[in-house]
Amino acid sequence: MTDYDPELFSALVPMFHEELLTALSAHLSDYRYQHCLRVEKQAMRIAQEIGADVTRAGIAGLLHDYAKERTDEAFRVMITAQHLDAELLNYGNAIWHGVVGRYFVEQELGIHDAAILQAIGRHTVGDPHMTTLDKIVFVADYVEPGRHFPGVEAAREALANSLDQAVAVELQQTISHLVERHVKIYPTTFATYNELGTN
Ligand code: DGI
Ligand code: FE
Ligand code: FE
Repeated sequence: MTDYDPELFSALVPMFHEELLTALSAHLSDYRYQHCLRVEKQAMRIAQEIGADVTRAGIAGLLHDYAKERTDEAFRVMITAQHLDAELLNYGNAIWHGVVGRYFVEQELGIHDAAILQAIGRHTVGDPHMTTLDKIVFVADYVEPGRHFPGVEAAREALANSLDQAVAVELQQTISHLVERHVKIYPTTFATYNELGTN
């Protein structure tokens, strides 16, 4: 069983783990809260296996969807208040909950660690220059044991080979899925695919 480094945890998070769970569950439906708990565990397991920072992986995994159930209006207000790229206003919750959601985590939970906030910000659209922590959260969200979509096994098999291979499979499958649904694709998603999802 992989576990948090208690000293590092308390340096990064201004409350106990149990209080963090309470704060998270206050903003999420039970089904999404349970998903967050599974992503926390999955991210810690991946980090442990590759010798990465288990504590940051767990915190970022746990909180990655913290803002997912906020209103569109709350996101628009945050985009304006943080002077984020106005282009973001052309997208919706699917993009906002990570890219903009990181500011809710910082302001409401008092977590200021740049690496954790970045991993939360990149968990949906990735980034051409994702760090190992970014990749761990990106992949953990996709392969956690509650996921059952077609292609999840291919991603899990890729992860058994390497984290980078799992990132590539996830990007390939996500882009295909979005194109099939004829939805607008955020430019960073394409840029990430071009850098990390192609041969
Ligand atoms: O929040 P989760 O459901 O746990 O997972 P997620 O944050 O990875 O993805 C949320 C949704 O966003 C999922 O249906 C895939 C979709 N998505 C990923 N990239 C893009 C996107 N949707 C649009 N419209 N554009 C994108 O570039
Ligand atoms: Fe998400
Ligand atoms: Fe998620």
